[in-house]
Amino acid sequence: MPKKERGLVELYHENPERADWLVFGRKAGPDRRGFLRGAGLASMGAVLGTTIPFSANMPMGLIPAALAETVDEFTLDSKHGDMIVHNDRPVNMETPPHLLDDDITPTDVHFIRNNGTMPMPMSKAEWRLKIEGEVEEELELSYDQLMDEFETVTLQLQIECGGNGRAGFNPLPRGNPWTIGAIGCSEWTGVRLRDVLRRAGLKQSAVYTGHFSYDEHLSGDPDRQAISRGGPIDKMMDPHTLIALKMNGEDIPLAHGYPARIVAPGWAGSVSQKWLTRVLVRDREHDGPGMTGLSYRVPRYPVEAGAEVPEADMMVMGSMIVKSVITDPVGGHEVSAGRPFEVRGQAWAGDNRVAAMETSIDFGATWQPATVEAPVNRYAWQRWRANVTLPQAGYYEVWARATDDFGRSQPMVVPGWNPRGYLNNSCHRIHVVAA
Ligand SMILES: Nc1nc2c(c(=O)[nH]1)N[C@H]1C(S)=C(S)[C@@H](COP(=O)(O)O)O[C@H]1N2
Ligand SMILES: [Mo]
Repeated sequence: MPKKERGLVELYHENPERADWLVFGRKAGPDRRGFLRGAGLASMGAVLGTTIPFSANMPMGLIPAALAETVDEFTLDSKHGDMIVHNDRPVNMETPPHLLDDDITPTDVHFIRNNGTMPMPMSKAEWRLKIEGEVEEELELSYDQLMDEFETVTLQLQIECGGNGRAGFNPLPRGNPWTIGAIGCSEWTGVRLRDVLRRAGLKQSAVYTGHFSYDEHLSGDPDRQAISRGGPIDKMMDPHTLIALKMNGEDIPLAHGYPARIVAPGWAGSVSQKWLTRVLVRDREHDGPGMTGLSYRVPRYPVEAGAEVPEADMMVMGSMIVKSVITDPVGGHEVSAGRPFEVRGQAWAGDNRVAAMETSIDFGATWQPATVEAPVNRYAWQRWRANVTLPQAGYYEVWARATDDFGRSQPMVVPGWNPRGYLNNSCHRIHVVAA
């Protein structure tokens, strides 16, 4: 076996104190802040090609963004060439931050998360949607019936994979190592799931949905489903939860669920079943693949990193949590010292709203308010902008922090570890060099 060199990123994961010592020559312990050996700082500067004016503020274990930003990339047809591919069987690709700059995410840069094999497309003419279970009358609807017999709505809706940010957890849970780009906010046209469920008539016993689709299990076994999730009836009756029939004004591409999918914005993307064929209304929490065990579940209480959590202590995830991304400039950008430049991005908060945005250029010692726009509609992400000035030449990081309307902010450190690595909403940061 070829011997793999241990990179700085890995060393930081394994032993942050030792990595800090090697890189910065920083003393471990409570008095470490500001104790930088000249030689360590100089060698760090040599790697980055400049000095670090706020180096005294750098938290222990922080991998400079300039070194953390290395990813393998290759391309796939019909998607933008800069998409980051984690897997091609099943297909999983995420969007790099600079491609998340649009208010409406173009189809060719929306992330893809597949659990199974993409199916051969069913034609719109043969496709049917069944509504079954705890309803007064079971329904079977064609694409045209959905379009013609129900009110169609067009909304900008964010879909974020529950595991977005997983790469930040240590130890790294199994699953795609998403960084920050398993998020998108496209324009979806469709009918409200609520209207269809009302037509069927919900029984008193209806508490949850279970979603079924025609993609294939990776094993090829036709009796197994790739994934079958659902949500509590309140969420599914929300007027923003759609049976989507179009994405950005066109037929939904195969990769995103042709011809119809659920879009349940603000919740783990897995609730938004693609290639939808059946909604089963349940009298209990749905128990399809992706609902049980550790999948899309988090511990009811904080656990130690790497802990084994008994299944009984895990609960199904609800809303995603407040988060933001810096979409411009891209990491490595060069600016003139003393001259303001714009930093901007998008922010979102699951079922909630982003109330405030701030940026920091000194590793979180101080924060400056940014502007944040109202969402176009509920569940659309929100554009934010800041004017930033770097005081002198050197290496900086711009950190961005969103706060929701309940006053909850993004943490600077990676939040609560959980067995499958969900809900990492730590601050996004980029490095900028001032000359
Ligand atoms: N049928 C089906 N629906 C699915 C999936 C899947 O594998 N099969 N993946 C889910 C997950 S985990 C996510 S995050 C979203 C991603 O939607 P996208 O690929 O359009 O971005 O689809 C969800 N719907
Ligand atoms: Mo997901």
